[in-house]
Amino acid sequence: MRKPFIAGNWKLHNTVRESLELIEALKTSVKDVTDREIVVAPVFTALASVSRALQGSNISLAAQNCYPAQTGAFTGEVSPSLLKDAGCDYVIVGHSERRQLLGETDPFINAKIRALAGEGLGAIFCIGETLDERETDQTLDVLHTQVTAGLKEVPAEAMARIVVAYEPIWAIGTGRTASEDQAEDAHAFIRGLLQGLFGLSVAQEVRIIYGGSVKPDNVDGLMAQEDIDGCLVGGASLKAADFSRIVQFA
Ligand code: G2H
Repeated sequence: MRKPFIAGNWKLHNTVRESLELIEALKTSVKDVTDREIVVAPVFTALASVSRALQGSNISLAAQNCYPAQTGAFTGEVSPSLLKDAGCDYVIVGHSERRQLLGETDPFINAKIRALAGEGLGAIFCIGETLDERETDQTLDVLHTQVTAGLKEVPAEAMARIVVAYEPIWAIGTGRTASEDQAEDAHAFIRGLLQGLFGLSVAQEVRIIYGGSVKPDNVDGLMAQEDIDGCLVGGASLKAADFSRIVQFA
């Protein structure tokens, strides 16, 4: 049984004060939830404060990015070990916004995942196709490339801490969600790829979550699919009421 994994990606939103207000509201509304893993990913500048606010709660902390080196002359970058020191359990890696806006490549993303694995940190590893790639029937090829390149030489033991997030780019922040069937087909395909890389038992244990305009009114149908083990939530994670409803999907 895979424990559902629901993560809020706050992206570039919320001051420290706003982050703490959101966390306090969230802590109250999800305090009785024990059968699912709940994660929030604030901006870097709010991580330490949010980490303190989360002490003793059932919510874990993620960062939105890292650099694949633990220390050195890398101006402006933050390492997995420093994120661990700040209280993070996970780091989001390979989000399409970084792939598209900052030119992040599969090998660079792979280096980050291996650096996180080396530090014992979890990764929320994002993959997904563009609208053009879907319309020209390249979705499965794109997912194959992203999964095999992103997880290259990642030890099988590290997969227990890696969550794969399928985020079709055409569904991100657009209000257009993949249908339940479209999402399930992609998730089942990704699980098959994981089986080819790491074997059946690892593939059955890895959480594969869906991202792209997840809202309180579409989460139940998505979560009812066999291979959808959770959600990566952007816009709707910024309101405590919406995110807590998503966490408590039926
Ligand atoms: C996809 C998602 C969270 P949104 O980026 O990663 O954002 O829910 O706003 O589409």
